[in-house]
Amino acid sequence: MATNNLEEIEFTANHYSNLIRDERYNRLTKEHVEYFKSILPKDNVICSLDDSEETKKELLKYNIDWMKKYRGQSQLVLLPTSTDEVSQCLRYCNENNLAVVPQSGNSGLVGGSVPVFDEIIISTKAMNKIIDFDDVSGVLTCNAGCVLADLEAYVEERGFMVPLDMGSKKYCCIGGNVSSNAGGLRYLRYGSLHSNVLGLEVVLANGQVIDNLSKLRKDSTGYDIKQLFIGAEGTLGIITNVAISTPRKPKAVNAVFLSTDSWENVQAIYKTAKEHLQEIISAFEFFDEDAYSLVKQHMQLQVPLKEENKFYVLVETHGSNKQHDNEKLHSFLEAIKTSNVAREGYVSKDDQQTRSFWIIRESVPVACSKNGAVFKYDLSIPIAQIYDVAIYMRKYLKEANVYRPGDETSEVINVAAYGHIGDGNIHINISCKSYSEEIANLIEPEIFYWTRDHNGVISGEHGLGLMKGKYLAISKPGSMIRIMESIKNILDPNYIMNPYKYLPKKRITRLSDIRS
Ligand code: FAD
Ligand code: 2HG
Ligand code: ZN
Repeated sequence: MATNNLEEIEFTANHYSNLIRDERYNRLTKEHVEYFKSILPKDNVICSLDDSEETKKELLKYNIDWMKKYRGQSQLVLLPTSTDEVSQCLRYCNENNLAVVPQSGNSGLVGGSVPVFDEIIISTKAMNKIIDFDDVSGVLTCNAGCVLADLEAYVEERGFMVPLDMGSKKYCCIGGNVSSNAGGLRYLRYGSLHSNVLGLEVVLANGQVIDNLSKLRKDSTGYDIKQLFIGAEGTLGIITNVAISTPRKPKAVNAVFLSTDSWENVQAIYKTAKEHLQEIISAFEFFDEDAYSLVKQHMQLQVPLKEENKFYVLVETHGSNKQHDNEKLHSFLEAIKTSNVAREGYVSKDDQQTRSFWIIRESVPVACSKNGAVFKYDLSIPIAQIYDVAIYMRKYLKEANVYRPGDETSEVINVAAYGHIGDGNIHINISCKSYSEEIANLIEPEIFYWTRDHNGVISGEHGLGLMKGKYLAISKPGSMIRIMESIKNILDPNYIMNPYKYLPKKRITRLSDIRS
């Protein structure tokens, strides 16, 4: 069974037999550590070279990811407090061939934020100040290590909201969000970080600072270099400051919880919502009965409906006029009733109840993780076929005889489906007894090929990291991967930034590499 004892978690390097440490990287010495101590505040260098049990324990939480799936062996965490300190750290690492993993909130779900071997962790958590907020344009400028929920609270007090929201907001940081090109719960309305991020300050591997902290919405002067760092997952440099556009906080918020018995009906509800709620719809999320069974079991939460059903839908609106929004909501609910596509529905009475609806949706990934070792997928697939991947994977795992519902000895315990239907982005969470390589190899790349064959891509929002880098060729043609590699070569020629991930040398490029 999956363990909660951090010290028992297997090292990534031992678990994945194909990973080999690149001996071009130097191993950490006391001399290196002395240098970092000379440029950073004393408490901001956490090093276990001296074998202290306390620092070893402290390092565990930087070496192990949120899922407890990946465990690195870094002996050094650096917590710079300024761009200049980040620059000095990186310049030294580059000159001394020391590999680096940038880290923020360590809530990433693809093994990108923790080391594979002994890479040095550079955390931005000590860089967490708000630099500026312009209440005319709504542009917020802050350090990369600001926690998302803190930014939300800050702008909310001023009548604005952060355009990004997700279940991990209490610990993820804006630099990590930008680096992973996070999507989240309100992407449907507020769009991607590629459009909301206006400027970035980034330190390159050689220590050079790229000052592109623009606050302008429009800029047609040359290549948009900052876009390269949005979703680069720490492979091109370290983001130190972010300027992001924040919209006005909505004056009217409504939410509806619905249940239905078929995927066709979920789609019909979505179409009706788009038609009747148009400009005020802010989210359209779903989870299925398998996901809900875990929410009940592990979170003791229940949907505000009388009966259970196959699918649950959460629709939310953001608007500026309550009466206008209520009228729209009324026409949406009438249309749903007339077409008989929902079995039950419940409209939130106030903000507190809206929040309680969201807690149920946001608790799905947490409930899945409490259920065992979870293989998590964030597939982007055209809406018409999106749920078929859940149906296919259940059948496939049953046929492989590893998923035997009702049998206590079954290796796979649950296959939950949920996510951001309005954005064509589904999460498949396959909970198992343990992170066995056998089950991993059974699921992957099968699930990625199914996705590719149905015109989807293997990641809609969580990114590639260690988990999916080797499968990049399933979603991107060789010509594009070669351009990506050229960019990497220009910005990080010594490959010190987040190695073994994202663009690993060994990649599955042809079907014949893995399929007979
Ligand atoms: P980390 O996990 O620390 O790092 C993520 C990646 O970025 C790593 O590759 C790291 O090396 C790199 N990185 C971090 N900081 C920097 C920096 N300053 N400069 C350069 N590179 C850097 N994700 C979604 O997209 N949508 C969701 O709805 C969502 N919900 C989640 C719910 C839960 C309960 C959990 C646990 C996770 C969820 N996630 C979601 C995944 C995760 O929270 C996001 O990927 C988040 O953006 C990661 O931010 P972080 O600060 O934790 O980054
Ligand atoms: C969500 O939408 C997150 O809740 C997490 O992206 C998904 O854990 C997951 O698989
Ligand atoms: Zn998600």
